[in-house]
Amino acid sequence: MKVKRRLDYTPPPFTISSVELNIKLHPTHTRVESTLTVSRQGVHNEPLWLDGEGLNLVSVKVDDSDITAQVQVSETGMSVPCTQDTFKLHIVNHISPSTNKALEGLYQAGNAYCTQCEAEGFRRITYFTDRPDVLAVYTVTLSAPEEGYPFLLANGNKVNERTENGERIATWHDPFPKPSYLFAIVAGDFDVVEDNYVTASGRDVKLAVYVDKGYASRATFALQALQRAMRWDEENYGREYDLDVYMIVAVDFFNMGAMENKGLNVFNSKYILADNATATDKDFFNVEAVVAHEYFHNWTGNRVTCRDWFQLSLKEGLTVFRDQQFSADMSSPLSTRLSQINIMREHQFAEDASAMSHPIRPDEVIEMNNFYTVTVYDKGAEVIRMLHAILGKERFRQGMDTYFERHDGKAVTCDDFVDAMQSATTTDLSHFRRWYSQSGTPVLSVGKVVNSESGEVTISLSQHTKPTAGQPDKHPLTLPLRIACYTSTGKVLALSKASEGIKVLSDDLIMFESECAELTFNSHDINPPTEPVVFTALGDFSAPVKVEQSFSVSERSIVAMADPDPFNRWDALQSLYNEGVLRCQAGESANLNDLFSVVKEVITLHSHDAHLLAELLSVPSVESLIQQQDDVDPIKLSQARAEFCRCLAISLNAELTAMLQAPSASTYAYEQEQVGERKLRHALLMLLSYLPDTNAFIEKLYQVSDNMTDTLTALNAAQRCNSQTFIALMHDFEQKWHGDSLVLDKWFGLHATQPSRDILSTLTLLKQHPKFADDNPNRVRALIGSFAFYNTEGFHAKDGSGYKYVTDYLMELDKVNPQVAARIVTPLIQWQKFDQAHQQLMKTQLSRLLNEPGLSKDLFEKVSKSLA
Ligand code: DPP
Ligand code: ZN
Repeated sequence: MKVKRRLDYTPPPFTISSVELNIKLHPTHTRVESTLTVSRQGVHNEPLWLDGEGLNLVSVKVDDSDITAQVQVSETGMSVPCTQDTFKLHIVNHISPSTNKALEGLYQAGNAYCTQCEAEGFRRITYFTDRPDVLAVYTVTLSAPEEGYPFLLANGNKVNERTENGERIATWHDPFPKPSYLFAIVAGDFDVVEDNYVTASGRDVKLAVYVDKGYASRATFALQALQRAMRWDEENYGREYDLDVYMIVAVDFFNMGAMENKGLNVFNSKYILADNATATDKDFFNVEAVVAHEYFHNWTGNRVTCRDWFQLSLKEGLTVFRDQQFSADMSSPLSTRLSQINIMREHQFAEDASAMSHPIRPDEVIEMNNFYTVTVYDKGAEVIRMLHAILGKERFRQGMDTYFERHDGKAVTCDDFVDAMQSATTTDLSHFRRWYSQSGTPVLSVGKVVNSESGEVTISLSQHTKPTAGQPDKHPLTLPLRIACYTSTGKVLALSKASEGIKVLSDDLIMFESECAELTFNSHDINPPTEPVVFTALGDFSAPVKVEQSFSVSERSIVAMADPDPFNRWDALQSLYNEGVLRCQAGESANLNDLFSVVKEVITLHSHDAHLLAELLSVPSVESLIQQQDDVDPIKLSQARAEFCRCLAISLNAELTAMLQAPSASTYAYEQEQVGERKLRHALLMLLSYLPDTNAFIEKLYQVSDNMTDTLTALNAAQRCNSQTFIALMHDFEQKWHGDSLVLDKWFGLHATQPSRDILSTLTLLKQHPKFADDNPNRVRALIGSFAFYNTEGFHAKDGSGYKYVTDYLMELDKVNPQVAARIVTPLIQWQKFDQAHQQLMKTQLSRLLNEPGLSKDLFEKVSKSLA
């Protein structure tokens, strides 16, 4: 299949400055009439190439002459002979939205029509130069039967709306030139929640959220989140909204989370609908974050867009960073940061360790949809965060201002972004740019602290990145390190010297740019000079690396108690837990007391802070433990983790039980104090559920809970604690929520992750459930996705049955929705971390997939790479 390469970029031979679309909606015969203003770029005789897939061409005219007979049409587009330098091209084609189950282009979601054009969906609506560096002004007229389609929406501002002979007709104009991937239309009948927003400069913007009938009350939180995001972007980046109206439509059928189409976002309903009864605290958090993310794209993505898809991180890494900053401001900064770090460690490090490893700016792509990854998004955001650390808040803002000034209305590259940042600082960023081209997770090794008699403490640093797919030779990267060197009593040592390879930016921030280097701290003031000294290098997870540092248990205890950085304190316990799991794996579960006494001491110290306690008591997930080892037997690892948790719960039973409280009497609200309380209850029960006695509390919690967070905590705990209770509560839950798809997804997910011997029969049964549907990505992800990603014992079953089950399913799903199939194959292609026996079983299934006739580009790319 055809590979596209970043370095092959050439500017478009023609541009299109304006697009007039006339779309007459029909389930199987939607008629699309398109009039394009086309201009040749430079001097050449090439024909005009337009992308187009799955279209029925009716006619083509250049200016007024019919050239339908002269165009060459293929499966991927059409070649139009043309001699003029500027001309109008008039195209008519038909499409069938009701049979479009891949959910790219125009499709039906329930009774409504909607579109998804990123990355290359516009070519499934009409013929076009479907690439992000062709920016045009769109005018769109939609028509559909008045009955059933009172709302006809498109990008920009509405200029006309009327009814003629039972047809509703609306025309929209978007004055901002945009790439085709930001095009959107929606038609249907909805409930609308409206409000307005007055921008900093006094412009009044109409805001509207469109949801399925009957769901209006679940949309107000999203609308308020939008208002908060609009204010935040003005205050923090000086960015105002630019159109007269901002619309969000929530649909039940959606491949991604949401889409930032200009002025008309289309969302997966999962990231809009939230109320006190049906949404968890995490759901509220996610709704606010995704609403903000899509809003922030209006500047970082829409006003300044990507030159080509290899530059995707230009808008995604940057916008994720911005939404992370926003979320930290709106909720607990520490929990927000830790959840991002967990994503890196569980999923991004896993991607780096697999054959799909790629730099944040990939070099080669077969199917662009495969590159909406944790690497491009989350590691991309970490790269921006490093720039933020290196420049500091003010200069970073200056760099952003320059970026917008230079590139507003243009399609640009990651290099252009770094150039703008460079203009705001005297620190040389040329070496930093390697983060955009080098893939893989660097390992930072921190040598032992050497406390010399001359009153100095010396620390050696080195970095190394293992070869990854297609990149055998690795080079040192620029690692901004937030460092601290201190004694057990918290006395801080001053940095006195840094060797070559290190730039000192401030007392606690250095840039480490070479293979190895040394730091020296002054220890004159320490008394006695033998007082233990510890050094930490990665405050706030200041670079997306793994750290190798041999700490004794007592040194970790010092870090956990005294480090100036909360991430380091949390991480010290994480590594103690990791060590505890390793000991259990080696059959040493009787030998954990030294670890437990540190945990006790640390939680006693922080007993007043529920958010922090909840984080401190969270044992690393199996997924993140896998990334700490090689040659993993996933079943053994999962059992060792369970054994460790059980021992921890026994040892700390008194402390944990004392902290465990039933929900307080106040009614549910998504506000941080309550969130902390529920989060702590969850963390405590995740440990105490290993003890059978906890069952009574779990049942009680389920009964008294007035909110989805506590209810799910009870179900999660029951899943581990007592299978009878679990079955009974799950039954009750289904009775209560069977009419509510989004809530039922949680139920599907809980079933799919249960550690049960006959899990595959359970999955088969659930696939027959009236609410399950293969063509609905949310259902598929909830059931099959949860199983593949999070049911370690079932998915990795020793006989390979879990792998086979998922593979069989993917073969079918690939025919319906290749994009979702390619997401769910992810855990299967990450076989590199496992022992030989598991690797073999995984590869056997991957070979079956690869031999499947008619495999999609999406699956082909991932599976063939993983078997190469
Ligand atoms: N809608 C996806 C996102 O916002 C792709 N742009 O990340
Ligand atoms: Zn995005």
